[in-house]
Amino acid sequence: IVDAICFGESMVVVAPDPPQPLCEGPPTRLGCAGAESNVAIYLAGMGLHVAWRGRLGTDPFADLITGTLNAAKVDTDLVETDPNAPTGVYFKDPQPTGTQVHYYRSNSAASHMGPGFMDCMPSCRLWHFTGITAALSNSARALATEIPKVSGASLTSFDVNYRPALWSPQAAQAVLRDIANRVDIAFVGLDEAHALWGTETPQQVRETLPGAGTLVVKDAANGATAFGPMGPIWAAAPTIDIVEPVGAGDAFAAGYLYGLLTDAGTKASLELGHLFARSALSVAGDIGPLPDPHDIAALAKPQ
Ligand code: KDG
Repeated sequence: IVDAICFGESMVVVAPDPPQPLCEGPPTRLGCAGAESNVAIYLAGMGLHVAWRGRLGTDPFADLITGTLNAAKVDTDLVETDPNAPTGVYFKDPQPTGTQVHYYRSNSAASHMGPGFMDCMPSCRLWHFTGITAALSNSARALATEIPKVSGASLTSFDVNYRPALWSPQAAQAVLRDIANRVDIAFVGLDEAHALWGTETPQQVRETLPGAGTLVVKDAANGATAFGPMGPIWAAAPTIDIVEPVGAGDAFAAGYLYGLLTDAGTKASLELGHLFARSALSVAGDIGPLPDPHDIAALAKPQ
């Protein structure tokens, strides 16, 4: 049985290396990006059987993505290719005020995902997807919206991942709230919840999303709260120097889900989330190295 299927859009990222504003024409490096495939890479690195499902073009970018995922031991057998649409691309633009992103993904192969895309999947313990899928196109939004209904016996994990460059809060607020209210595990940052729903506190976010089986509200450098059957559980975040924040949310979700899939308990799962996020925050790329195995083992021991 497959442990997790992560699905959504993966893209090629073009990132200045060393980090410098794009307008200066710096040397760049290409990499594989995508919130859901990032989660898959971490979980596969932990030895779980993880598949990534998405749609790619038939271009060299698609080969770069599948090559990267296969090298990370992520199963790509479920990937669909489309000869008539390109693989998406995004550029990172490091600015003194923070990293900006520029997407070239409209009409990408992944934007043609639609209802039925997750039919006939192998049996699997957990499906993980994000709100980015709901922002890609009308058909992808219909797919994201149907997931809680079609997931069968698989647990559903959903990271709200509001991307302001793709849609406005007005367009996103009801769609993302509706999905998050019907999944088993939902992740959301306090800042994005504020942008979407005007909430100020983790408790107010829970009042907005009472239907999520477990709701994890992340309050950046302070910590994260899981609202679930056991009541609210809080875990403080470690203090660290942030090199670049992109990808930290994916790392957090991966750490938490690793804890869930290994029966670590809610508090330890939150701490695993922080541990993985720390790793992503301490590198310029979207994905950090796996945390120290001793630190993981101290938290992931079954209860
Ligand atoms: O979470 C990191 C992502 O932002 C990045 O990998 C690209 O999936 C991506 C997106 O849509 O922003």
